[in-house]
Amino acid sequence: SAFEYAPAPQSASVVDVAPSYGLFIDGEFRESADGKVFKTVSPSTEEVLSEVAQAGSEDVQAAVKAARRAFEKWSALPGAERAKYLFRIARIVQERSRELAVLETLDNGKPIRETRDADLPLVAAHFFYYAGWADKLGHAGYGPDPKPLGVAAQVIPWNFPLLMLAWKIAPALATGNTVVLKPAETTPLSALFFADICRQAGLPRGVVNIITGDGPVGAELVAHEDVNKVAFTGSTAVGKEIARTVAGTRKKLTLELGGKGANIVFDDAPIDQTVEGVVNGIFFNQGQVCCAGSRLLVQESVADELLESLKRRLGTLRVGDPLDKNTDIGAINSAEQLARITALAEAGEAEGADRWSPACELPSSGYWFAPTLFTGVSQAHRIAREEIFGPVLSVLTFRTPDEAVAKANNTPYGLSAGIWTEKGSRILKMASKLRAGVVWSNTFNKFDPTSPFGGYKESGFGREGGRHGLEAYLDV
Ligand code: TXE
Repeated sequence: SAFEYAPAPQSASVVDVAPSYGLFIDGEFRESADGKVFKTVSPSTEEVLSEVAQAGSEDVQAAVKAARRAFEKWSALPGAERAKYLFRIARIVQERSRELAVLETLDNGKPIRETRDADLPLVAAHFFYYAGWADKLGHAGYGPDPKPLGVAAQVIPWNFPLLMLAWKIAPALATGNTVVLKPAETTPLSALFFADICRQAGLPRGVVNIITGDGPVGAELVAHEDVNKVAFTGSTAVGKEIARTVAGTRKKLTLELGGKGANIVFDDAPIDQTVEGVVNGIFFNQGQVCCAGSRLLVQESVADELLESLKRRLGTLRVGDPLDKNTDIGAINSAEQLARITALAEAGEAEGADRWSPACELPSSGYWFAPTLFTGVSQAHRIAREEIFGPVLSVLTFRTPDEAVAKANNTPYGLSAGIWTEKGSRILKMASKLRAGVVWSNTFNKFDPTSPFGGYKESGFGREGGRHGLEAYLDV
């Protein structure tokens, strides 16, 4: 089927990273107007991978202008024609998935097993899925002829660089919008390779523009007066700043921000399967996941048994070279992120929680953090309240389902939750009481382009994915 993962034929050098990359504006790669560049490094070795153009004001202007110019023709194309481009992009992503997986692992530090088996197949799946909507928008439930918004400014984070790009660009193009996207400054490369894919697919000039650079460039982009839609994924602090910028304009806004997800384990849950789910919930992508199950709420009667199994399992996790196919835990994305994780873990100890990590040797260069478990955690501790965004699990206990719900909801965030129990009625009751945009049961971190994803409370608003994801890019 079209969704099948189809690895490209093996080549000697899986990915050729050039010494420098330009901005992608109006269908061409170019230097920034003032010639500024920044370096992107491999988090697992600290080696410089490439020099990338640092966009400035003039470049933001040029990119938005190119997107505006392209909008007229792109939005006037029949949906079936736009679909052809999206299908083509999806197929090229599949054909080049091995190259892109290695590239993403180099620039982000996450294990190749994850980029190969999760990120890349999901990227292709998003383009296939939204390609399918492009000629059916009149049947999406938003009236017979919903209209695109115009130019979309999209700012994305570093934890799933190419996947967050796909979540943003696929629905925007399917609905007839044009795009200026800014990837995070620590992971610019896969977005630039994606720009190359747009060229390969023959996408008309200006429909997709990629500008690389730091936070201030993102701020300028979202503030640009000729932008009609802003989509942001990142920290809650920056999300609020963007909301203030957009307030008082007619721009539409969606925000996908932080989280403090609870994984709730009842005493009837099968232990082995649950341990796997808990491990996946917090150690997938080194815990740098907005919907991570970073709080484990375990029923008191099984807490000891579960923790014992969990510790045994953590002892088997392989930490190290992310390009090694056997690696479970790769590098933390940046020195800054490592410092944040370290500081919060230290706060956990200072506030009296018990810290535990399996014996594991960390590489001498690069940014590394051992899988970490905190027990004796109270709801008032910072590690129970703040997003750590690292491989750190805070364990709390509960006695009754109501107590579990109360503790799970006791956070300013509301992005994800997990329930582990064999009782179906309990799952349904709990799910309706949990204030979280996604509730998984007997699984965790399952993603699918057909399902809407997004948060309650300080986790943001608006939905990405599924039919709901179209609404964010349409005047309905
Ligand atoms: O995020 P930022 P950072 C959380 C996580 C992490 C913390 C900080 O807790 O520890 O945020 O990470 C761009 N106007 N999440 O500092 O700064 C920036 O260039 C416009 C959760 O990396 O929010 C990058 O492209 N744009 C999250 C993007 O915003 C601005 C994923 C994200 O960076 C900007 C990432 C500004 N003023 C971090 N300032 C999730 N929801 O998954 C920065 N940017």
